[in-house]
Amino acid sequence: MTAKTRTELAVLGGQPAFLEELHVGRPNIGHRDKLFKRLGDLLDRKRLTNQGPLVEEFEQRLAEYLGVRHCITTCNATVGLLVAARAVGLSGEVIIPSFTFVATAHALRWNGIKPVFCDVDARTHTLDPVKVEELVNSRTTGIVGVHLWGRPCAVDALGSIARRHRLELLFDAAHAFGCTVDGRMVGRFGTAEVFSFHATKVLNSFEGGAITTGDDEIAAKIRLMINSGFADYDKVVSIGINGKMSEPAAAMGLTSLESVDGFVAHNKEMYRRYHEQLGGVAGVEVLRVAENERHNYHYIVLTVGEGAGLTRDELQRVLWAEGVRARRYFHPGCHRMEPYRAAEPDVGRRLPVTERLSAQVLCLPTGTAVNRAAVDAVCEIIRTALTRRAEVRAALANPSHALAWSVAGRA
Ligand code: T4K
Repeated sequence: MTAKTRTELAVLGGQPAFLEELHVGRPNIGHRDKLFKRLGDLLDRKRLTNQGPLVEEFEQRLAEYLGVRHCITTCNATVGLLVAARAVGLSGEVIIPSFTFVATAHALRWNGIKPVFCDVDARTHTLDPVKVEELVNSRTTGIVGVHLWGRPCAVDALGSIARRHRLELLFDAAHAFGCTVDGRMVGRFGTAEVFSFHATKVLNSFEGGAITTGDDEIAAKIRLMINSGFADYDKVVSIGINGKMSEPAAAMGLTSLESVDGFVAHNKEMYRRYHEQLGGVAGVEVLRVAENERHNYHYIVLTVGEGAGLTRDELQRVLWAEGVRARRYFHPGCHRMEPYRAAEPDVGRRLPVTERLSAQVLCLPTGTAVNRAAVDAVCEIIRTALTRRAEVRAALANPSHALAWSVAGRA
């Protein structure tokens, strides 16, 4: 991950700054010895899954950390969302942002629910409550807010809309482990919230997730649902799915939880460094979080505005050529992905902020795999590319080199 001493931008003929690629989403590992001990113990116990002791312990520790009444772990957040939506009785139409990972929409659609895409607030990147209320109709049964980048939604405004219109309110908290709103920990809002513990998240269990709720009845329903509807050894009482977390995943989750405050402290340092380094650069802005709240600083979100001189996509190509795998989350917005695009090709007209952000946002590498020197090198690449934008643009337009610097695959 160490950057070489630079002579020239790679797109202008220099060598890439990073020989070992720098990624957004490199896992935070935590204490290997503790993980290996847990894995060894679970192998000795021969209890590998189905609500084993490590899952029990992980759920209890998470509930304490978040200050929630019920915490039910799942195999991932997508299945968590799928199950939570069904458990609270969502049907018909549900209002969600389009500016999110597509799993938020898929989880509804998988349940036969129509996701109704709503625009987000330009400042917070989360659901705009005024626009949410405009979309409520007789078919609407709920709202799923997404705490994007760990920045909590306008939870109180969405709560009062939900109460006024008798709607269910869920939150996709995939990014928001350890974040607060007015000192209140995410996990306690709406009827239920769903976290992701995917390998790329601040707290990880390889793959995994958790549903939190304060409602005893909903919690009991969810427990049945994720266990294929089994109420006892051979008694099935409802429709279900296999949404359980395994013991190795819980072993990783517990180990990660023991180190999560350290991961967050490291992320915060990288976040501050990015701000220092890019603060005065015209046309680009690193998204700020409220520093009086707890935050996990898990995503470094750069907006490349019109005044930058290069587009977001051009800047991404510059960075990829340097070995910096910056990501266009969440381009192009769910409404431009299938099956949603075909169902409603013109819906983008009512999503101007989403359309703009989808074209301007670039996530930069952070996490424990990234150090201050790497951040400085990434920022230097950005500053140099923007200063020398005319040469960079000409080089990127050169068809003989375009392939070498293309952003391959699913960027
Ligand atoms: N809601 C929201 C708002 C979400 O963002 C997500 C997931 C969900 C719901 C659903 O949660 P889960 O069902 O996944 O629990 C990644 C993650 O797979 C996904 O969990 C996450 N959001 C999304 C934002 O990011 P991709 O398609 O970007 O993954 P991928 O494989 O390209 O990985 C990203 C980078 O991380 C790579 O460049 C390399 C690095 N990486 C990744 C993995 C898996 C590693 O270094 N090591 C690894 O093991 O979706």
